[in-house]
Amino acid sequence: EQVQTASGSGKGVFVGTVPLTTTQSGTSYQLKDAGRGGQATYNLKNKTSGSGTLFANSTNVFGNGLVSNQESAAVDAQYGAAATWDFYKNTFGRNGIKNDGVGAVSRVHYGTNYVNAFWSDSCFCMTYGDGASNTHPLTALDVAGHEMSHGVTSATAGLNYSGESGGLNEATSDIFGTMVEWYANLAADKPDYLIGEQININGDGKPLRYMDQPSKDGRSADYWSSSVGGLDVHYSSGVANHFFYLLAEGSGAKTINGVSYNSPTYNGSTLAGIGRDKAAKIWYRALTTYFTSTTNYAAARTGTLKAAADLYGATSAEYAAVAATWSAVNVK
Ligand code: ASN
Ligand code: ZN
Ligand code: CA
Repeated sequence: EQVQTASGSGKGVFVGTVPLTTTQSGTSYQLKDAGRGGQATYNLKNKTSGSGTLFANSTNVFGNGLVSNQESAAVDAQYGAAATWDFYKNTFGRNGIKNDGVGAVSRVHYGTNYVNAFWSDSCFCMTYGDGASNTHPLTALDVAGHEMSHGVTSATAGLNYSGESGGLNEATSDIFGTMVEWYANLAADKPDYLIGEQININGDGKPLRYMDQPSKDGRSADYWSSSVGGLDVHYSSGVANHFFYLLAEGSGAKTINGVSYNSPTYNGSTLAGIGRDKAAKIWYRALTTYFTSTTNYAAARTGTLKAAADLYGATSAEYAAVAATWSAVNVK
């Protein structure tokens, strides 16, 4: 039977109603996107292994926004993979996670009451649990962008997932997960500098992490100190998340898309910010050109300064901003 690309749509739990590029095979429409390296989404049906079943139906309309419909979380996942693909392609010219044109697989409905999501290099796949009571899927867009960016880090700098390099690895995922959210700019998920604000992972309605002032989560570091490398990587990431927010938006108080931020500096300096697009370009060039498996915060300062010099010149305002911003998070 004939197999061809089709234009479908869906309603996710978090992304709202979105277009989806699907694959028509006879009378069946599959959540498989040939234009983006064959990225596809599979149903694990509460199992914790195997590749699952490719989502397919006869209507080419997937999900209804309710978690009770198994397709809804799949729409989030498939859309998140597409948005992440498009972000890297259109922002940096990166053709997939490994820059080889191959799309990532997504798997949803992993296990039972599983409150996490993870990227795996070995299956080149993205996996999402259904959260507490199996009714709070982890399929938000910034989570998708975060997890798939672990694949990009693994394929480039290879930052070791412990100590300061581990914090930089985690921050890279928060930075690009956030940039994916800004890239998609969904009405149902207004972009912000918060991580996991939609998934209510702690049951208190609060985000998982805050880039403007990471210590708001009660654990993350706002500033570098010699003890930062001893923290869990999801807390030592705070220094780089804070750096990125300050570089993009500047210090002090501001409201963006209805969210209030207030970003402090270690040395009392006032920063203006160079905008998130320039900040992201600098981070990406540093990640893919200068960072290695053992890069620590001091080396991240050096690497991002080299990246800024490459992109904007060593006498540029952007270069000066990178230096001043690292100093503002106590990285000298
Ligand atoms: N969600 C976690 C993370 O991306 C899962 C993990 O593999 N550590 O950091
Ligand atoms: Zn992570
Ligand atoms: Ca967010």
